Parts: sequence; C-alpha cells; structure tokens
Amino acid sequence: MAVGQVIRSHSNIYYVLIEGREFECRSRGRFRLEKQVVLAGDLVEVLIDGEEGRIDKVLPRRTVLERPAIANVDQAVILFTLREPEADYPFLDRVLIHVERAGVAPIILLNKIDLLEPAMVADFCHIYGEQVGYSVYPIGALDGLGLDVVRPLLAGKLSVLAGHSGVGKSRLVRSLEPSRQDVRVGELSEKLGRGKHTTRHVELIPIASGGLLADTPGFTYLEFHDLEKRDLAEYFPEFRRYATQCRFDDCIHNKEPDCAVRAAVAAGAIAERRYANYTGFLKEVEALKRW
Ligand SMILES: Nc1nc2c(ncn2[C@@H]2O[C@H](COP(=O)(O)OP(=O)(O)O)[C@@H](O)[C@H]2O)c(=O)[nH]1
Ligand SMILES: [Mg+2]
Ligand SMILES: [Zn+2]
Repeated sequence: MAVGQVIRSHSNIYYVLIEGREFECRSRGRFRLEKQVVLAGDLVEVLIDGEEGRIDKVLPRRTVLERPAIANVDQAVILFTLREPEADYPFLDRVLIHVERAGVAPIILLNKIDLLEPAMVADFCHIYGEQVGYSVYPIGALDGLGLDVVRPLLAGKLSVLAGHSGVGKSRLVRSLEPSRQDVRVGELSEKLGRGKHTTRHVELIPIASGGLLADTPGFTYLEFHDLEKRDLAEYFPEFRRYATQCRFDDCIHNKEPDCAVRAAVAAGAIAERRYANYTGFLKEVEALKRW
C-alpha cells in the first residue's frame, strides 16, 4: 500500500502522484456506492499493480476549497496586475477573504512589473505588504523576473493560482515549468462554460523545483455566505490594531462615532480603497441576510 496525491482525474480514472511517478488509478467500487468524492489534491492510499492502481482510501483532508474544488491546498498564489488588465481591487480583496475563510494562506504576486513604473510597484507593496501584512512579491512571469524568489515559496506545497483572466497565471506555470508548453497562454478559457454543464478541469502541475500548482478557473462569483457583519473586519488585518481603540467594543467601523479605524483611514494609515471595499462588502453581507 502506497500513499500518493491525486493530481487530476478523467471519467473515473484518477492520476495519482506517488514519489514523483504518475499512476493511473480507479477508485474502489464501494466509493461510488457511498458517493465518496475523490478530489484533486486528495491524499489517497493506493494498491499498486504495475503502472496502475486502486484507490482504497481517501485520507482526511486538511483543507477543502470549493470552486475550484481542490483538497489539501496549502496556499493561494494570487496574481494581480495594475495594467493589462487594469487593477481590480474589489476582486483582490474578495479573493483574500475567500481564501482566508477556507484556511488557506495567501501570497500575492504583483505580475507584469515590466509594464509598471517602480513607484507603482512600491505603492502596491506598501499597502498590501506593510500595511495589510501579506507576503507580496513583484514578478514578471513573461521574462522570468523575480521567479527565483517565488520557487522556494512553492516547494513542497500545493498552491492554487487565483486571479482574473489575463493576469498571467498560465504564463507563470510555463515559466516555472518549461516542460509544460501545452498550458495555453492568452486564452480566455475561463470565460467558457459558465452556467453550462462543463466540468471544470482541475489539474495539479508538478514543478521540477518542487511543489504542485493548480492553474484552474474559479474564484469567480464569490459571495459572503455564512458571514456575520461583525466578523468581516477580521479579514482586514490592518484594522486590528486600531479597532481596539474604537469607542464601542462592537464597532463595525461603519457609522459609529469615535471609530478609530475610520480615523486611521482619514490619517492615511489604512488605504482608502481597502476601507471602501470593506464597507461595500458590509452592504453585501447585509443584503444576503435579508434572504
Ligand atoms: N508584459 C507582460 N505580459 C505578460 C506577463 N505575464 C503574462 N503576460 C501576458 O498576459 C497574457 C495573459 O497571460 P495568461 O498566462 O494567459 O493569463 P491567465 O488568463 O491568467 O492564465 C499573455 O499574453 C501573456 O503573455 C508579464 O510579466 N509581462
Ligand atoms: Mg490561463
Ligand atoms: Zn470602529
């Protein structure tokens, strides 16, 4: 019996990576009866027979991400651009909340720095790195800029790529793993199939320098289900140190008097755009509650 990780599946065949080798596996018949789902990223016990195998057991999942459906994701690598395509800060802040709620650690890669003035890069790193406290790395996936810093962050981990269509996710995969020129760049494949019964194809790509990468459509239409208004601020880490100084203990930093978070926004210690997204999300949470 060996333990491996499911890296993709195709009509009841699961491709399982065991010590760097790929095995074609079927799941035990009983799984289908029990409606047990095997996800990409699942750690599984496999009975090997030559090049093939049978999945006997799915090991407990550390994390489960829905949309895209992947188990045991260690981190989300969020690609963001300021040009081509233009910055979409509400989307970035939304994805950050989504991955944090799934218990997945985010890393932000500011891509296409070849198109940016250094001051724009510095400004972005200042807000999301220093003020908010995330790990932010400026890169250029096309020319391989900054990728030597990124490689060690991926080694030994299952990372899911997130970001709008066109930000360079597929280009990054190809730059990190040149053997995968079959990964299509510059295609709007992510726009296809919404609302239809097309299965979203999930594939985990092994990177020679270590780690698995999922370049998978998803992270769209993220809503704040099961989130309380008072809990939203938890996902804005830069609010924390000010929130303790608000006049009211249950301040949600919206319209309350003597709110230290709003004062910090006015003083420039919290980015206005982050705060604007926060209040926008508050309204969404409220609207969902009315249902
Ligand atoms: N200038 C520039 N273009 C890039 C960079 N990275 C990716 N691109 C281009 O951006 C376009 C979209 O890239 P792609 O990887 O398909 O984006 P995806 O939709 O996120 O997978 C392609 O034309 C890429 O060549 C970069 O660092 N600089
Ligand atoms: Mg792509
Ligand atoms: Zn407050």
